[in-house]
Amino acid sequence: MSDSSEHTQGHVRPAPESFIKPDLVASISAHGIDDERRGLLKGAFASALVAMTGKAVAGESDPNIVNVPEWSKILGKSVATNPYGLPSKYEANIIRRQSPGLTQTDQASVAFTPLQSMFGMITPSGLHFERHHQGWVDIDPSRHRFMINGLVKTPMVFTMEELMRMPSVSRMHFLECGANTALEWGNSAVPTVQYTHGMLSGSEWTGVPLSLLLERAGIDLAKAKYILAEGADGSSMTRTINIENALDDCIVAYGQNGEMIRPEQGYPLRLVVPGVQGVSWVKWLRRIEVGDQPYAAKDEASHYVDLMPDGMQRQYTAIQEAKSVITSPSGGQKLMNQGYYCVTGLAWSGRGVVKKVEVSADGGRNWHEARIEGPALPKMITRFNFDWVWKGEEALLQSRVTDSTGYVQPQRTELIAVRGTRSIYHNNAIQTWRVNQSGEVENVQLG
Ligand SMILES: Nc1nc2c(c(=O)[nH]1)N[C@H]1C(S)=C(S)[C@@H](COP(=O)(O)O)O[C@H]1N2
Ligand SMILES: [Mo]
Repeated sequence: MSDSSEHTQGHVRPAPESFIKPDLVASISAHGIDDERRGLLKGAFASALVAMTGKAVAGESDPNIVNVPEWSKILGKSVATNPYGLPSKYEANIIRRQSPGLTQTDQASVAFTPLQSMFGMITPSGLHFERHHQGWVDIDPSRHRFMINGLVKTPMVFTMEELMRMPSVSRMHFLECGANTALEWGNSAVPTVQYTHGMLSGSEWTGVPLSLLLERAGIDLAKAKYILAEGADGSSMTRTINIENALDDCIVAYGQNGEMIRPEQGYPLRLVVPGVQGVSWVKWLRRIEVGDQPYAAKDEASHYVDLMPDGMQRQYTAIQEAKSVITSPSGGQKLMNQGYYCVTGLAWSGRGVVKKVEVSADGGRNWHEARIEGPALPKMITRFNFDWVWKGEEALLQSRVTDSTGYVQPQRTELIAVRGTRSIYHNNAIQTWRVNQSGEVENVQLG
């Protein structure tokens, strides 16, 4: 019975001191660039700047023939010492973290992705955030079955083997919980980007297009308006999905980043619903029913609704609107020196492609276009980078995305003007990190 709604208590709680653990505090160092005139730099200047970092050869730890470290003089470890490769032991702090006190039980809870330490656009599977309503289950794939019933000619049941013999697709998509950034509705509740935005991950998903399976079962296209997706865990997770989404780009997926989906992510089968909030990505998928009206399941009729300022609830708000966040420098980090920094972050849109990302260092007064790094794929997180020189002043770092529909990510005050502050879900406001004169970076909210 531990089907708790997301963060019902969390979003109004102030940040306890215990959030700030030393292992969360990453330091960034840079070497000084004293040319005042450089100011905020465009991409073309980046190579000139990079030439200014590092030090001239002279130090005791410089690689040279007298200074040979112990690892250069030994026989290394055997192949397959780790039959399944693991990160370096020096990376032991880069882990998923639970927000202390956020939920009453660890089974109906969240572990957040350490976005502050991620590169590029793929989240390593072991760092994909976790959100379970009733704990995760370790399903024997040989005993798992997937059924399609409802408004179809032939109700069908598939084994994993049967599904994996069918034509497959591989697509990169972000998965964001609708409650991501929920804690920011009321106040700047948590100190790091891991907790403000870490219910976000990006993966390559492999599986059978749902449209193909529905066609195979003989979907009644004249009557079908919705599907219901159901999970095999104890949470009775069921969600209504529009037939347009179901027939468009949904995937009945068994693969994640080149291997079978991890148990925490729904092994052996999960629904991928690109652009739509995480709760609809039903894990441990066991059944899809085709229907002609919304099912009003518990996780959509009373939970996952948006309480509006007039006291009405918005239901079935599925799409994750365009959003972005600077992941470094970000809350809890410290700039060790003045000078050049590569400001980096992520942008995404449930409606399409990231078209433009802008960065401000003065709380939104002046905006500068960031570089989009790598391919900008539909409904996938996109990396952006921005060259910035910090001269020791107080700065208010923000990022703002524009997506392929022309939609521009709102400032927090603009979002609240429409939505009020009583929501839990769908907070896509611009995030502000304040860099203090000491170099410390903090989560703040502007007027
Ligand atoms: N069967 C089942 N599916 C589920 C859930 C669940 O508890 N049970 N949680 C949902 C929610 S609220 C989210 S945000 C995503 C989280 O997916 P992840 O744990 O792979 O990050 O799965 C969704 N699918
Ligand atoms: Mo979620």
